Amino acid sequence: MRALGPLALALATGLAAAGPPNILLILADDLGYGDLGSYGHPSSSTPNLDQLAAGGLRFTDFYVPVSLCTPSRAALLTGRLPVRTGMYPGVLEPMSKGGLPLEEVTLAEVLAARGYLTGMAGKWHLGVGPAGSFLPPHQGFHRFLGIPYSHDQGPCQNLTCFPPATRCAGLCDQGLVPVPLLANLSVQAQPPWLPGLEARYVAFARDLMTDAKQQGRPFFLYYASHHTHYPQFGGQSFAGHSGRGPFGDALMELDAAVGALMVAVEDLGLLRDTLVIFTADNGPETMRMTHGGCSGLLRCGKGTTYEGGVREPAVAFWHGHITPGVTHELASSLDVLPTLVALTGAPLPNTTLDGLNLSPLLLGTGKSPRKSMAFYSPYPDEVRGVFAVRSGKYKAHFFTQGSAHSDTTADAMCHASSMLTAHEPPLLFDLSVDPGENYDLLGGGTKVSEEVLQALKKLQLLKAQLDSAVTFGPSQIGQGQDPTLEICCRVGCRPRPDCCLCPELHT
Ligand code: CSN
Ligand code: MG
Repeated sequence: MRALGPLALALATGLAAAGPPNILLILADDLGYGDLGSYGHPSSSTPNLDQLAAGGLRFTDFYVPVSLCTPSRAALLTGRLPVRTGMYPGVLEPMSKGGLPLEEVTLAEVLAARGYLTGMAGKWHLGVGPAGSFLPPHQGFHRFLGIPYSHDQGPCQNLTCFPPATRCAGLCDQGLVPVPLLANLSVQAQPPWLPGLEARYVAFARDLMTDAKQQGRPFFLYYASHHTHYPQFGGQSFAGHSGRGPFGDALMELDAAVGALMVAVEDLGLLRDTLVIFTADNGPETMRMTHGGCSGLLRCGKGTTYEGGVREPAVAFWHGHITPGVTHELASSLDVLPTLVALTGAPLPNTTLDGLNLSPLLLGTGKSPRKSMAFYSPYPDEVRGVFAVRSGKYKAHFFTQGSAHSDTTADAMCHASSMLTAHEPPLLFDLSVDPGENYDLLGGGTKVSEEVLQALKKLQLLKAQLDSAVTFGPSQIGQGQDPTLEICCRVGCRPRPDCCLCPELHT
C-alpha cells in the first residue's frame, strides 16, 4: 500500500483549506485498561471521556512500550523506544542529573516548527537538570504550567484533602523538597495545594487555545494530568462525590477537566479543527489497593510487561474527520508523533523512529501499519533485550518479572516477589481468546498446532531482529543524583530541603 504524503493527505482530508488541526493530547497517569466507564468499569463516573469515546475512535489494543512513567512519556513525545533515548532504568527523581536528551526531537518541537503555539499543563517527568535545562520550555513548549515529576516525589502531608485546613493522611517521599508548581521556569508555589491544581491547568489550557486562535495559529496542548496517580486528590466538587472512593473522585475530576477542555474548544468554534487524543502512561498501581486503578480483565499492572501494565485505554476524536467506532487494530503511543507529523505536515525528525503513521486508520482510509509491538522492562539490559513481543493476536513473554507497583493483586506473578525469570520456550498467549494471559499455549496439556508453532517462530524472529537492531542509548536516569538540582523557591536558603517552602494562602 502506498502511503499518502502530507500534502496528498491534507488535500484528501480537506486540510489544505482549513490548515493543520489543533492537537489536544490528554494523558492520564497510572490509569488502567478497566478504569473508564467506556472500558467496562461498573462504578466509575467518566461521562465526558465516555462521550469522547462514543464520538471518536476507541482503541481496544493500544500499547505503551514500557509500563512506567518516565519511559512511557518519553516514547509518547519522541516516537522512539525509551531504551534508545536513555530513559532507563526506572523513573527520574527530583535530584536526577539526567533527562530526556535535548537532541531528541519532541512532538512539541516538530509542531512548533509547523507554526503551532505549543503548551503543556501537568506532569512532565522527563527531567529537570542544571538550571532547569531539561524542562518543557527547552523541549519545544512555548508555555508550561506544571509539576516537573510525580506529586508523590516530595512530602505530601496535608496537600491532598479538602477543605484546605484539614489534616489529611499520606506522607509520600520525605527528605525531598516539596513539589514545585512551575510556570515556565519559575516557581509559582512550592508546594501547590493539590485540590486546586486541575482548575489551574484547565484555565491555562483555555488561555492557550484562546491566544492561538487570536494569533491565527493552530495550538498543540499536551495536557498531562496528575490524575489518577497516588496519592489521590480532588477539588471540592469531586472529593467524596464519585461513588468509587478517592480513586474515583480523582478520575471524576480528570473527566470533568476533559469536559471543560471540550467546552473551551467548542466555545472557540474549533471543534471541527481539533484532533483530541486521550490515553495514559502505564497501567494501574495496584499496590495502592482501592486507591489505585484497575486493569479490568487484563493481567497485572504498572511495572510489568503483562497486558495490564502496557495496554491502555485510548481514544482519537476529531469531529467530522474521524468516524466514531471501535478498532481492534494494533496501535501504540509510539505512533502518536509519526501520525501527527503526517496529519499536520510537520517535519519528520531525522532519526530512527519506532512509531508508525496511523493516519489511514484514523481517517478510515486503511488499516494500522502496526503488526507487532515490543515491550521492555523498566529495568532493561542489552543482554536480555525485549521482554515480550506481540504479533497479530499472539504474544510471547521471553522474560517476566513482577513489580512492587503491581503488588496485592490476586495473582502472585504480578508481585515484586516474582523474580526475573527467563522463559525458554517463551510463555505464549493467544490474546484474541485469552486477553488475561491465563493459558500458556506451550504449557502442556493441549497439542500445539502448526499455526501456534509458526507464531512462536515468528515471535522469536521478531525478538532476535529487535535485539540486534535496537541500540541502547546511554542511560540518562543512571547518571546519578545531585541534591543541589532540586528546585527551590527560596534560592540559597538553609537548611535544605525543608526551607524550600513557599506554600499558598487559602483565604
Ligand atoms: S510514575 O510513579 O512516575 O508514575 O511511574 O511516582 O518507579 O520508583 C514511580 N518508581 C515514584 C512513580 C517512583 C513515582 C516510581
Ligand atoms: Mg505513571
